[in-house]
Amino acid sequence: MGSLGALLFLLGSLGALADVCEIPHVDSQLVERMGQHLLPWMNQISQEQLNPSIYVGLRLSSVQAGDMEAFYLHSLKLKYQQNILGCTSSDDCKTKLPMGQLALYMLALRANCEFARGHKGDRLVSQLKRFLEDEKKAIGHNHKDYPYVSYYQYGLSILALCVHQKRVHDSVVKKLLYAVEHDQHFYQGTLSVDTEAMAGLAFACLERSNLNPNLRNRITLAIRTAIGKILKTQTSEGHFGHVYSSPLALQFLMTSPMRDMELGTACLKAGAALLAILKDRGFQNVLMISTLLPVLNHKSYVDLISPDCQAPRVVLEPAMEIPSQTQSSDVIRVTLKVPSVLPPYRHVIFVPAGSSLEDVLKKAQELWGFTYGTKATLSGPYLTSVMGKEAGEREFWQLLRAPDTRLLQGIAEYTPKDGETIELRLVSW
Ligand code: B12
Repeated sequence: MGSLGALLFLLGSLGALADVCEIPHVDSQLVERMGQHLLPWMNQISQEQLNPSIYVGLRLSSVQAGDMEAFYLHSLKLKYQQNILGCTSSDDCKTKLPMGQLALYMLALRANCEFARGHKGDRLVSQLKRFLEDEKKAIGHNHKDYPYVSYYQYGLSILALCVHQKRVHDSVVKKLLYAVEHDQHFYQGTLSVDTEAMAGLAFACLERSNLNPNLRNRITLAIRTAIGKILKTQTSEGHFGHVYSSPLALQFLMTSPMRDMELGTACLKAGAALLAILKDRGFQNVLMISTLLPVLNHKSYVDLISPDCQAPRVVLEPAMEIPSQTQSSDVIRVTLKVPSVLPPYRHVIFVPAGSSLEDVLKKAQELWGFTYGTKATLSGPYLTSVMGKEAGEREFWQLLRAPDTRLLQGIAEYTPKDGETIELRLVSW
C-alpha cells in the first residue's frame, strides 16, 4: 500500500472509531512507567497511607504488582474491617471511616471479584447507606442545602453500592439526579468535572444494573446531560476541564454506548492530549495515576459490576534507581501572601529551584513567622490551617498564583517558579 493508501486507511479506521469514546493506542512501556510510580506506595501500609484507589487502579489496568497486590488488599481489609467493627457511634464511624474512603474500599473488594457478604459485608453496606441517608437529609427536601461531605462522595458511594448490586432508595438517587439536572456541580462558576463524571459513573452503573427501575428514564437522560456538560468543558488542548479532571471524565465518557461523532472525536483529542502529558512525565500524583490507569486499559469503575479477575496483566518491575539528581544550586524567590488573616502576611522566601510549595511553607515557618497545618488525604497533604486560622465548615484554604490563577496541584506537588507570588486565600465552596 502506497503512503496515500496508508493515510486513507488510517483516516478510515479513525473515522470508524470516532463515533464511540475511545482513546488512541498507548505504548505499553508508557503504561508500565506509570504503574511503577505506584510500587513504592504499596510498601506503605500504615493506616494513614493506605489508599484503596491504588488497588482499584491497578486491578483495572493492564499491569500488576505481583504478590504485593494481595498483601496490599489484605492490609486494606485489616484497616477497614477493624474500623467498621470498632466504631461505636455515628460520629465515631464518620471520623474513623470517611464515607468516600469506605466507598473506595468497597470498589477495591469488587476489583478482587469479592462481594460484600456476611456480617462484615453487611456492616459495610449499612454504614455506607446510613452515610448516604445523612447526606440526603443535609441536602434537604428542596435541594437547596449542601451535603455534609460532597456530591463527589455521594456519587462515589452510590457507585460503590451499585457495583455490589446493593440497591439504594429512589429518594437517594433522586438527589443526585436533581443535582445534575439543575447544575449543582458548579463551583465559582465552573463545572466540577470530577463531580459530574462521578455522578455519571454512578448513573451508568445504575442504568446497567437496573437497580432503580422507576427512575430508568430520568437516569438515562441525566447521563446524556452529564456527557453534554463535560464535552462543553473541553479546552483547546483537548482536556475536559483541565489535565487532572480528564482521566475521570474519560472513564465516564467511555461507559457510554452512544454512537456520536462529537463524543468520539472529543475522546480521541482528550486521549491524545493526555498521552502527550504522559510522555512528558506529567503525572506524579498517585491518586491521579490510579484514576488514569483504567482509562489507558479502556476500563472504568463501572466495569466493577463484573470485573475480569483472570485478565492477563504485565508484572511491573521496580523502576531502575535513578542516581539522585544533585540539587540545583539556583535559588528562586517566591512571595508568600496571606490576605485572609490579621495582620495580613506577606514575605519573600528564597528556596532552591525545583522546591515544592510545601518546601516554601516549611522555610517560611522555619524563618519567617509563618505557621500552617495539614491533614493526610488520599491526594496527599491537604492544607487545613494557616497562621492559626482553621478552615471552617464549607471553607477551604485555596491555593492561587497571583493575581488570580487557581493552582491545579496541592502543596506537595506544585513547584513555584522564580518571581511568583503564591496566595493562600480562605474561601467558601
Ligand atoms: C471535593 C473536592 C474538593 C473540596 C474538598 C472538601 C470536601 N469536603 O470534600 C474542596 C473544594 C475544598 C477542594 C479543594 C482543593 N482541591 Co479538590 N477535589 C475535590 C474532589 C472533587 C473530590 C475529593 C474527594 O472527595 N475524594 C474522595 C475521597 C474518598 O478521598 P479523600 O482523600 O478522603 O478526600 C479528601 C481529599 O481529596 C481532600 N482534597 C480535596 N481536594 C484536594 C486537593 C489536594 C491537592 C489534596 C492534597 C487534597 C484534596 O478533600 C477530600 C475530603 O476531605 C477531587 C476530585 C478527585 N478526582 O479526587 C478534587 C481534587 C482532589 N482537588 C484538586 C485541587 C487542585 C484542589 C485545590 C488544591 C484547589 C486550589 N487551587 O486550591 C484545593 C486544596 C487546597 C488545600 N487546602 O490543600 C485536584 C488535585 C489535582 C492533583 N494534581 O492532585 C482534584 C483531583 C480535582 C482536579 N481534577 O483537578 N477540593
